[in-house]
Amino acid sequence: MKRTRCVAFTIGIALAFLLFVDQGWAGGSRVEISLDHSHVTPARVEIKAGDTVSFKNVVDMPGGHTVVADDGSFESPPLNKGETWSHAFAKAGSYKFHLKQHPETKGEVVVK
Ligand SMILES: [Cu+2]
Repeated sequence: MKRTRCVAFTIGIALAFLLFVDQGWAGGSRVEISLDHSHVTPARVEIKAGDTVSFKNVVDMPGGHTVVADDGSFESPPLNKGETWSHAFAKAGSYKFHLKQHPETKGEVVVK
């Protein structure tokens, strides 16, 4: 009986830890933006300073899709289908971005 409780307690601690890690060490939250050739979804997100945006390419693309800030402040590596790249936004502002392979495919991250 005692051993069962101990195992349950350990699993509880492990789950709490995983949840904590998933939220990010700084306590910020995370939003995901999906990328295809012609759309980023959602095209505009609002987050708080310190939050993280995960960009996920969801389609086949030779050479992958690369997320580039219009002002050059960030650039992802090329992302193949199913790959994700995360970026934390420390400062308030409006960050417009596009896909390097499709400059007409645009999105915006607004950091409050
Ligand atoms: Cu494409």
